[in-house]
Amino acid sequence: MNSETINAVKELLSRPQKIVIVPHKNPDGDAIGSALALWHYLTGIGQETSVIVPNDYPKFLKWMPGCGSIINFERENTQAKEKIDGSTLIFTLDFNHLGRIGQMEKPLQEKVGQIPFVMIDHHQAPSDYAEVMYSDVNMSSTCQMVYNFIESIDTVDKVTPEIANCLYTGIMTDTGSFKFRSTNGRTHRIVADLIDRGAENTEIHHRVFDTNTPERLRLLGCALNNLVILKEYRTAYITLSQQELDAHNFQKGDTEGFVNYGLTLEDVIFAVIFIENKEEGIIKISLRSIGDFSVNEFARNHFDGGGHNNAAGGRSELSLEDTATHFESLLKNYQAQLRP
Ligand SMILES: [Mn+2]
Repeated sequence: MNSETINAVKELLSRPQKIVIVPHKNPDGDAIGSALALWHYLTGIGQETSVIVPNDYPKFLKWMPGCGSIINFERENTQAKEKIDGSTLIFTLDFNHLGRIGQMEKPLQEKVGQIPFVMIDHHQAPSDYAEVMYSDVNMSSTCQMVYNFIESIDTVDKVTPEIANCLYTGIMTDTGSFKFRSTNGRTHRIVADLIDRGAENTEIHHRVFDTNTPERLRLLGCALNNLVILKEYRTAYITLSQQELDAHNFQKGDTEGFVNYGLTLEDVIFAVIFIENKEEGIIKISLRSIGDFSVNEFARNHFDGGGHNNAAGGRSELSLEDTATHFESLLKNYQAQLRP
């Protein structure tokens, strides 16, 4: 954080505020971890603070300290709207465009220009709704940034075991358990400090990763069975139809991480999963890569999405089959980067 940002935040927190913290829609470990860590910190320094999520988050995160106080905009709409209406300061975490918060976009947009927004985020191309922006694409996770935030405006001694557990979870999930390229020495030093301050690392891994239901494990089997490997483009993709999801009693979060299996194939550098969502009438797409091939650019150019260089999301309004066919036809435009 630069000194201008630090001073701006310190000034905002120098008086009592009514704070709302908002992570992105379909919040993941980094979104929930950073929101709750910041909530613990701000509550701890005496600020009236609420976390409002646009919609529900996966069950494997529902042990996180403080998650009982999260307000779900979809389910507790009146309460959430009241909190937003009465807020004097809004933190947006792990996203940088108000289009990423679904139905919450409208009420938040109405606050832009009325009250200050603070953005803490590591995605590309931030939009300009926040007067205080702590935006850095080189960061492994928003959780790493919240650690920096507490260190910069206060002291790391304010990192309680609750905060340490939240931040560890987000760094772990956003770095693929400390293996993505955004992981560096600083990430590991922070993680080491979080363990010293009470992050239960073994327990966290267990709670996040060892929570399969038999249905989810069989759905993974189905997904792997559908895997298409395009050796000539070092690409692999998976499709899952609504019918297949239904047959395995699909629960939110069940397909989390499936896309990464493609990348475990030797010589595959680009992996995608297409998941049919009949209710929304779209195909949800997750894209991953190893190395320089930018899935962010690919998703932005072709699938109305975006994200990071090595991890992005997108959508398609074609059928599942047509989406896959269209995807395959696009690859020839990227032969220079994808050919072995
Ligand atoms: Mn993140």
